[in-house]
Amino acid sequence: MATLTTPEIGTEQDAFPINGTDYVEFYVGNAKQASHYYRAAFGYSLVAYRGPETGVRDRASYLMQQGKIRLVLTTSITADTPIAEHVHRHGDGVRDYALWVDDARLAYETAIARGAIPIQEPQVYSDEHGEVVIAAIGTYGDTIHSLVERRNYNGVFLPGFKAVTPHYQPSDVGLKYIDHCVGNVELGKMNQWVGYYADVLGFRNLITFDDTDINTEYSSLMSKVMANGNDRIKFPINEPASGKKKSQIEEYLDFYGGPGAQHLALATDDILATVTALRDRGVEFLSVPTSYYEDLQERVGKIDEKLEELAALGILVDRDPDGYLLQIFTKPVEDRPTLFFEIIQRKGATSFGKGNFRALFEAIEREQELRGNL
Ligand code: TYF
Ligand code: FE
Repeated sequence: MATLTTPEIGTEQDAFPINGTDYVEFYVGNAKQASHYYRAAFGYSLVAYRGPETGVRDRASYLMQQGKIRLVLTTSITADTPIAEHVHRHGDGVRDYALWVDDARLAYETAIARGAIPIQEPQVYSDEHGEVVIAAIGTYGDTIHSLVERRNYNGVFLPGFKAVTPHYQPSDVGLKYIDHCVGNVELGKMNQWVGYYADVLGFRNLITFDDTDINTEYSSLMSKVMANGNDRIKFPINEPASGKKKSQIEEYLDFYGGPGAQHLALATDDILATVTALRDRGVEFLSVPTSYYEDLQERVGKIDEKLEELAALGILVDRDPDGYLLQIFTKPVEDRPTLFFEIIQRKGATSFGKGNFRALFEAIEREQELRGNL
């Protein structure tokens, strides 16, 4: 039996040690084609595969990698599976934000004792490269967190996956790691999920945005950013707030069929090069009016980048007491107005771009209007 370790007052002991993000698994309608898209458009490498050819009968999974980012694209290859049901309800989306831990059994027992939603008891998977232990707990909607222990494993990814070297492999675009992953939850449920991350996983509230911070003509929302003990994992949680018309968060909830992951922010250390490459490969970004750049210099002060180059690409800038950040947002990457990506470069800043909320949300609302969902 594992024992619960309660941190002593005044010590730095982590209430729930997590090394970092392990992988993010998407359930998709056609993983073969999605793997092509994430290579061609986003510069991921296809590095491993698991499916019928490797002895798995019900699904096919593609491991995509760029920098430290690992995305797993999984599809059902038969009807009436939980994967097919997930895709039917939600469209393509994030099923599992997997957390890398040293001891999955202890992590699971600790989480369950603290009120976690049980999804999967610890299970051992092994092959000639060793063994991995994986358990899983639930979070908002149909999203889960696998707890992955890989200290006794030296294979390419997980048992069952076979390394592949595809003929088609475009170069990367400079994406390095996942900076944060945002979840959208229903009206009135934000604090419940904030409490879940605090109580179960020992996360703390880094920043709160209320509806006075984020309130454009229509799109009001509230957001609390939760972070784990070593700050490698940041999960902002959004809920809609009542505005004049339908909030972007409500639009997401309607089309995703409930709560889920809204955006993954991917870090680069050269946003000009990364966004140039992504645009050249057909990735579509939200755009702000040119007036955004007129008072930018005054708002953010001196920055290393040339304003004209940022303006030409539509990159946004914000400053906080620690430095500044550059960010830009893609349009949704499915036909449903659900998941999108943020590209972010931090130059000291530890915040989330509050100074850009108005311009960003007005850009989102223009898209919402085109879709007839405002
Ligand atoms: O993660 C964030 O907080 C920023 C801003 O619907 C943001 O990227 C917040 C809500 C939203 C889109 C972007
Ligand atoms: Fe973000």
